[in-house]
Amino acid sequence: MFAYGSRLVRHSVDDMPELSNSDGARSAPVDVVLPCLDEAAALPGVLAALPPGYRAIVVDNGSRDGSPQVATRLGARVVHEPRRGYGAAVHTGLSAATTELVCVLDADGSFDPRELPALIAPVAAGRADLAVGRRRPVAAGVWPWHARAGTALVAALLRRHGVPLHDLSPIRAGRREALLALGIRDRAFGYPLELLLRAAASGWRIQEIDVVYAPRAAGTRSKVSGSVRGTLRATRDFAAVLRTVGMPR
Ligand SMILES: Nc1nc2c(ncn2[C@@H]2O[C@H](COP(=O)(O)OP(=O)(O)OP(=O)(O)O)[C@@H](O)[C@H]2O)c(=O)[nH]1
Ligand SMILES: [Mg+2]
Repeated sequence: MFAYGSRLVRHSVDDMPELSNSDGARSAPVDVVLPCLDEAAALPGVLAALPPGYRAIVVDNGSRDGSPQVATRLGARVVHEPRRGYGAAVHTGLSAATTELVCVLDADGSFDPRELPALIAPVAAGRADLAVGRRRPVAAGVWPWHARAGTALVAALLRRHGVPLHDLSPIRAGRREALLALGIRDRAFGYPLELLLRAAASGWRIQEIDVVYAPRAAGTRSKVSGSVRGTLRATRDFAAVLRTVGMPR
């Protein structure tokens, strides 16, 4: 779980949206899509850390640990996506969102929602079409070597094709309608890569911002990067996206 007050990267006041009120809240709300599969133990911390004006949409993906009940009790909007898969959950969340600007982040407590305004800022100011996080692990073991190596490899490929990124948009902010209009088809773990490929092909200005990457919340279970099997599944999804969408020229 992200530690309160332990940010590695500090963002200057200039990075904050011009649209902020004196209390730091954006005047226009931002819907925050939280794909969620069995994250009941993480949700209280994640939801409590949302800045003012940032409204949670918890997309329950068939949890069996009471995640939707926890989210509802804490005042979050809950939508259900019975079809398993990270991409399916994110797509359903974006479709359910109503705000012009939106964020997407994991519901497992590995990201700090208080960093969302720094991602929204360049999009709100018109300096970027998409703002994405670059994970900076806070401790050894947070990001297993096999998952990290796979990400580094694909990111290096992206850079060779002119997309200047070091991570695969694990947390992001953008314009809702534009994101949906990209027509992303992957509904599993290829979704973030397909998003980047389509955004780059459409000439989007993508800004990458350092974000803290903390251990997932205690009491939740790793589903992807925590096992070699999970990484292999993600690799299979990446490969399928590369085959069907291809690298930008
Ligand atoms: N694995 C998985 N995650 C889902 C699914 N639907 C929603 N999610 C959520 O998507 C987010 C990312 O999944 P994680 O399992 O945290 O994936 P990861 O961060 O790459 O890897 P670990 O945290 O190490 O498991 C979490 O908030 C999950 O709860 C699904 O079908 N499978
Ligand atoms: Mg995670």
